[in-house]
Amino acid sequence: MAIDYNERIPNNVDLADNRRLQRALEAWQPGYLDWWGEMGPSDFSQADVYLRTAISVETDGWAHFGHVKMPEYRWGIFLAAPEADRHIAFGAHKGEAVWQEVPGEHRATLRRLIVTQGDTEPASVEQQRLLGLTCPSLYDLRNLFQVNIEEGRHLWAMAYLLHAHFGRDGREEAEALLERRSGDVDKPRILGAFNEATPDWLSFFMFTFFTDRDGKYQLASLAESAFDPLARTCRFMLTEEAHHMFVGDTGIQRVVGRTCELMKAHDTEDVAPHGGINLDTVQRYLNFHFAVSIDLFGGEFSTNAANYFSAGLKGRYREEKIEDDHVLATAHYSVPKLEGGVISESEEAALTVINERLRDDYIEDCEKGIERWNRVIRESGFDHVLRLPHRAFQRAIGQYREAHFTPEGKAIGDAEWSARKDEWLPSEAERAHVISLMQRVVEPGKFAGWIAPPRRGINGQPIDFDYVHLG
Ligand code: BYC
Ligand code: FE
Ligand code: FE
Repeated sequence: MAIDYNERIPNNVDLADNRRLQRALEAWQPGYLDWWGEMGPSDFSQADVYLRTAISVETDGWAHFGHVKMPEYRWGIFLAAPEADRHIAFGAHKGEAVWQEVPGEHRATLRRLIVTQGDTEPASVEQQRLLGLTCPSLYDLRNLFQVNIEEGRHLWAMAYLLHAHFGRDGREEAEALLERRSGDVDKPRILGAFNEATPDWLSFFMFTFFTDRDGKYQLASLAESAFDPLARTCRFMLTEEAHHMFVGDTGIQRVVGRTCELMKAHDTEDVAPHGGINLDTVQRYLNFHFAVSIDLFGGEFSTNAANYFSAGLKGRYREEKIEDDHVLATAHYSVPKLEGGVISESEEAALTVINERLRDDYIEDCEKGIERWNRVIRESGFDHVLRLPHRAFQRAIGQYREAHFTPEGKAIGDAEWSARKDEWLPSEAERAHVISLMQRVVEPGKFAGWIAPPRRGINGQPIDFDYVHLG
């Protein structure tokens, strides 16, 4: 289905046929634009940015590329095409037809899941608000804005579901999504990672690699939902998500690549005096962002997650590819369990450890990215290896949160933690060094000294393309 761009809110949900809903969303739109003006990318409202805009939900040719001013971007509402005769794939309602409306008994829970998902989207835009001022290139500036714009669209996606399916409290929740602020003490965003600062581009790349990847796994679980409009919404969001993770993955690859060049040129591992980012620093940022991001999967043992699954609200990653009964009344799953300060594998009721299973899938995916970064190091002739820390390291949610663990997963006391934490997490001084490198570079084809150019440009354009006209 093609999307009608003459409408105020581009959509493929026949909004024009539902005047009440259309009016409600048109009433939400000015608040959204005010939020974007206040909390969206600072200083770039007049810049023409080479952005992709969704124009259909077909797998090929869903995006149009062209220069546009961000406040004029056409944020729209797109659901993946309905799957004919779709049935619930898991839980107590397995085999029944999926729901087009929210069942009364699941209303509060579904609303909460949608609000939690929706809350992360504007939060990340807020966290990244100032990064444009210190961009390492026009290419990177454009990628930052692409990510921001699409997170804005993801907020639209959740606001649509709230308006369309949750009546008055849905409208109130959609308003509240525009009122909370990342890091605000009085009205913070809901989940921990979305109240952390993203003060520099190394953090941004780590965030898009690790935290947007949580998005991939959470969206994939919600894409299995028995509530079909949510499933279809998340399916289309996943199409966009791939680029966000690409930005982080290749961003860190390029940082590591440049660091290795400097290591060779100056015959030292300490490239900080030469304007680079040491591999040890990359490791500490990685440790921080991994820990904060795996907290987003919730507790290891979670009755919430068991209930979401049994009710059919949230499935496992690629639920339909898993070979089991998809009900899990008697199934087991092995997870690390902390008992008496010792972590050991334990067979648990599969239903209660749904969150941990998803975290396993996520960690496996992260490992592949780290391996790509390590390949860059190896091919440069160095034997340094970047590693994911143990999942117990520096956690704020779940069974590990009360104690301290090394990146290898060894339990340690407070004294050792305080004495050694700067080995494992970026210190204030290290963060200050990284921030000091963040000098703005905006000549087409030029890149800051701490990062290598990408291999290719966006959408077949050359690397020195004028991705952003600063106007
Ligand atoms: N921070 O039973 P548990 C993305 C709370 S990212 C603060 O283990 P559950 C994106 C929890 O609410 C994807 N609180 O939790 C990325 C519960 O509270 P109550 C976002 C937390 O429900 C980059 C209590 O602790 N999407 O899209 O199984 C850029 C017990 O926890 C946290 C979603 O998250 C935390 N980290 O799991 C832009 C999907 N973790 O009931 C976008 C929707 C737990 O005691 N959300 N708590 O008051 C969910 O599925 C679930 O809410 C969670 C939590 C998986 C997050
Ligand atoms: Fe998103
Ligand atoms: Fe994203």
